[in-house]
Amino acid sequence: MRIIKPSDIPASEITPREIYLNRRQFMAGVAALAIAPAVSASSEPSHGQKFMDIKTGPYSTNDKQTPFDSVTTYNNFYEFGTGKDDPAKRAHTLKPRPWTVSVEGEVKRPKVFDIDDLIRFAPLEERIYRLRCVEGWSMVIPWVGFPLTELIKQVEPTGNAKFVEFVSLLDPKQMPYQRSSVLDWPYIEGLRIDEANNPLTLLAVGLYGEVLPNQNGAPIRLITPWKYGFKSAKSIVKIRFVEKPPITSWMRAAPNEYGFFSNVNPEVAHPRWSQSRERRIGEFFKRDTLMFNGYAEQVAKLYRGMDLQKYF
Ligand SMILES: Nc1nc2c(c(=O)[nH]1)N[C@H]1C(S)=C(S)[C@@H](COP(=O)(O)O)O[C@H]1N2
Ligand SMILES: [Mo]
Repeated sequence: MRIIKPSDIPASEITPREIYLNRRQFMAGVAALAIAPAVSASSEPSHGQKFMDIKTGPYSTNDKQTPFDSVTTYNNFYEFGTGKDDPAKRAHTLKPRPWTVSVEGEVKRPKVFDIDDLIRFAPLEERIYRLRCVEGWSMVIPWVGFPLTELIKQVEPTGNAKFVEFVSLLDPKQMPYQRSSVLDWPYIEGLRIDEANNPLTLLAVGLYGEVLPNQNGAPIRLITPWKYGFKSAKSIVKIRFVEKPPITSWMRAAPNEYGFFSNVNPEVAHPRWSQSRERRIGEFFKRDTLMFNGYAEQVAKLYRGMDLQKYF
């Protein structure tokens, strides 16, 4: 059981009334959180509520963490535009409460979870993972979440559940750039069932100890650190167990450029650029990209015997 720790400054003193009221509603539903005092009127990235009692999870990297300000202002979230600063500027229209996630398809116990039940679903862990975007930049982010496999266990997949599809929110009122056709909406991603069950795979609800900022995929998103960033779908409303590989949004957009697996692999170039090096955000010199983004020890076994040039 996590405990509410009163913050030093009442939220009512520092936030507009509307936000304060939303927070009160939020507090009513989530005993796990304390109000963070740091929403400022300036243009600095705002902070969210802090989680209490996060345990230290496994698999964290010792690489230097990318500053909070970069993690929350340099984003890909095409539902809000294609510019890196669009999500931070525009994602305030996303309403992460109330929110449900429907877990369905080839499972014995389908269930619609309220987000606040999901947050309490399993002990929350902090895991510091590398994230490598297909565009050639990377970050190191301390996520807060729990292993997807915990949720999978509870819904009991049938023998036909070979793949898992992740569906992001579809609502052009909240996500205005869904009125453009830059991608096929809603945003869809997929994993093979063994990838979904791998202990590295996380459902994240926060970062830097705080509730996920909207631009990072509030209120819940996938994290698959050995794959290119786009596999880690944001603002998920549906997790569907299926027999056939899902057709993901990026495969639909450009099947020759974005394969189903999209494992980080310095030896397989994107058709328009090399993937052998990357720029860590905040650093000047590029560094070598590692096989499976440095997570080979955990995931190489999933692909033994597969031709990774073909199954890219
Ligand atoms: N729904 C949705 N999820 C998404 C994206 C998106 O455009 N829409 N972009 C992806 C890409 S390309 C990357 S690199 C990561 C970026 O996550 P971050 O902004 O939290 O670093 O989110 C991924 N998840
Ligand atoms: Mo990306």
